[in-house]
Amino acid sequence: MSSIAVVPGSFDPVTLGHLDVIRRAATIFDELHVLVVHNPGKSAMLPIAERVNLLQKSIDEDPEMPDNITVASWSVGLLVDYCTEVGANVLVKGIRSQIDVAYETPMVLMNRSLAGVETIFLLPEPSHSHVSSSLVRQVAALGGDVSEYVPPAVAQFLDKTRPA
Ligand code: COD
Repeated sequence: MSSIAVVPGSFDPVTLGHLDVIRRAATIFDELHVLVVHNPGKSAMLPIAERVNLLQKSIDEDPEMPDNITVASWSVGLLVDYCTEVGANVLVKGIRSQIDVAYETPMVLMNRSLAGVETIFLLPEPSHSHVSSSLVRQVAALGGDVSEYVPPAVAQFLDKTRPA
């Protein structure tokens, strides 16, 4: 039986921290689904279709990325419903600090209770641990250079859409 896992996130936009976690997860599981999910607790910068597009492009352009990755989005129900639909029984979350652990822990227990889906935590390279989509959005909006924190496709997109 093949092992199938899901890496969910807002990916608004995808950062090098996200890609680090995705690359590590893809080497552990036979099949990896990277899933863009709307987080009602956050106000979004990019439409979901653009986030999917930038994720797919960033994965395709990364020479170290394994080729067992599917990018998709999910907006019609629980995250665990998507897991059931694709036969995944593991979620993978990236952890930067104790704050992430505290935020994720109730969801880990709820997803296990709802559908028996387990969650594993992966730590990124320390050089990515201060990177978040929200800080990238803020730095970009204030005219800063974000190319150190995001894949080239995202840096180009943010540059192109920057107000003159
Ligand atoms: N390094 C490593 N990991 C990182 C980094 C980084 N630099 N940046 C972010 N991450 C991790 C985050 O900790 C998270 O695990 C993941 O990457 C995604 O991060 P974001 O910011 O893109 O996405 P979030 O935090 O807004 O998460 C959105 C989810 C949809 C994943 C979340 O809201 C969720 O799991 N929702 C479940 C919906 C549901 O079914 N609820 C009911 C039962 S719980």
